[in-house]
Amino acid sequence: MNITISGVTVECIKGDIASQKGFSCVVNAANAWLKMGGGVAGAIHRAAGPGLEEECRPLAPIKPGEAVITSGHRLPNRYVIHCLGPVYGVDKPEDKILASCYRNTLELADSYRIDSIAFPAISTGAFGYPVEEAAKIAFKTILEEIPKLKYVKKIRFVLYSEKDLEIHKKVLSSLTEEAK
Ligand code: AR6
Repeated sequence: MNITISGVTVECIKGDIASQKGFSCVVNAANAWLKMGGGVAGAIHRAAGPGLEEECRPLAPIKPGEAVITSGHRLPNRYVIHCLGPVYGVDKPEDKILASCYRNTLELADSYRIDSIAFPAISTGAFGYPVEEAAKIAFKTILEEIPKLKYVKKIRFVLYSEKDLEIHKKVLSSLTEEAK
């Protein structure tokens, strides 16, 4: 699925965040210490190699909602933006924190003149955020940010399961219908 708003394409695909060729930047659903971890953080660090953890060390710890940027090392992407999502039911208010993840990441990407960025569904794995609730916040924030972006032209959501892909497609199309 693929929609274009103010010259920015937003798409949802099923795939692995660590193999997004042709994208300048991928987003890591990080832990506060910017270490390997499981899920997305595991896939990204494994593919990037040990140089990524080394570059991350002086940038840690980060707070929920915060985003920091590094190079992509052995990933097919020039940059990685590491963002710490809220733990559902623990880091409050979780909706505001999750929105700031997407806002801060897009603002940071634009300040680096990044043209294309791929996101995982931040907080919806180990951090327990219900997928549909998280998708609504993610896309609502992205749609609010798009008019402010100068350089980012392609935004991709990379979902790990068919079910998560379907939920994201449904949420994105209902929000863009509402905006018409
Ligand atoms: N590509 C795309 N999506 C993936 C991949 C992948 N390779 N692997 C998992 N997902 P999570 P969080 C999906 O747990 O909830 C880590 O251990 C997954 O199905 O990676 O923000 C860190 O170290 C889920 O929908 O991130 C942190 O401690 C979504 O990506 C903590 O988990 C996010 O799952 C962060 O938890």
